[in-house]
Amino acid sequence: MTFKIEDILDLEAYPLDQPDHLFSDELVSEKQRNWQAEGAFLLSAFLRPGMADRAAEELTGLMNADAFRHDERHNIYFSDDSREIPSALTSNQLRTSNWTLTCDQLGGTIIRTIYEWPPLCEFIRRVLALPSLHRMADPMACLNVMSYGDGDCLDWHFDRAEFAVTLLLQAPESGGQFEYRRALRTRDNPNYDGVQMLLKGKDRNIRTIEPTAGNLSVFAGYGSAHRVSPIVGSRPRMMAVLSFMEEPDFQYGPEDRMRFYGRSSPQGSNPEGAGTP
Ligand SMILES: O=C(O)CCC(=O)C(=O)O
Ligand SMILES: [Fe+2]
Repeated sequence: MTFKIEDILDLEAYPLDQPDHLFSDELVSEKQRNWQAEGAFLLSAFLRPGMADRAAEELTGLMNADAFRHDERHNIYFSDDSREIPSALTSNQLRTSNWTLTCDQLGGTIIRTIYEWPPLCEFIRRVLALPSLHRMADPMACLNVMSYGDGDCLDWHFDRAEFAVTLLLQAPESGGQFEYRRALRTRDNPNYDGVQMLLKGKDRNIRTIEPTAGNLSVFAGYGSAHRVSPIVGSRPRMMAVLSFMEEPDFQYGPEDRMRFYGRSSPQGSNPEGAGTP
């Protein structure tokens, strides 16, 4: 069954399709205040009731058939490049595991319909006051859905992109909270001492967001360290990560694709030199 965007999103509460609506300006200003104060903003109950369940249901079969098992020890930078980083921070002491689907595997799904709806990108651009914003050009990385089962987690890390947009489709029975430490580094100041304090458990400025299905959140993932606590129980935590970039043509390299997705090219394509069957 295909759903129209107005059946999926609560466009009465969030009239993203009507930028001239009086309420739209108010909504943008309110989210801008949250963004400035907290390095994050939230659209709670962005999906209409029942729609997160529908979206999760159609992903469950795909997860079982096609998802990549991402399970690795890593450092907070998800990087093996130790040229500039102090050695205490490059040792792979953190652990992440989940099942991952990429955009090329998500044709015809509710989550892909949401991601490709132009007013969402335009709304985020307005809140963040950016001159331009695009869906990420990478055909795999632009939209990911991660399923975290009992004991799975995503450990402390920084993102490569300036900010991340997430939409929770299914909450676990317990655990799976999103924790973040706002503004721990900038492009000019890596703040290695601060990062070490965080990893030693000595940072008191960590905020926690409880997982609620249907909520969309935007957070400053480059500067804010963040993690997802271990999931408890048999219902997986299912989270979509929607990537928007200021650069129109940003693509992951083959090493990152192998690391996060286990393939170096999209499903169904067979470019020369790529290792995908
Ligand atoms: O699952 C989440 O809440 C955050 C996801 C995340 O940080 C990431 O995929 O980089
Ligand atoms: Fe992240």
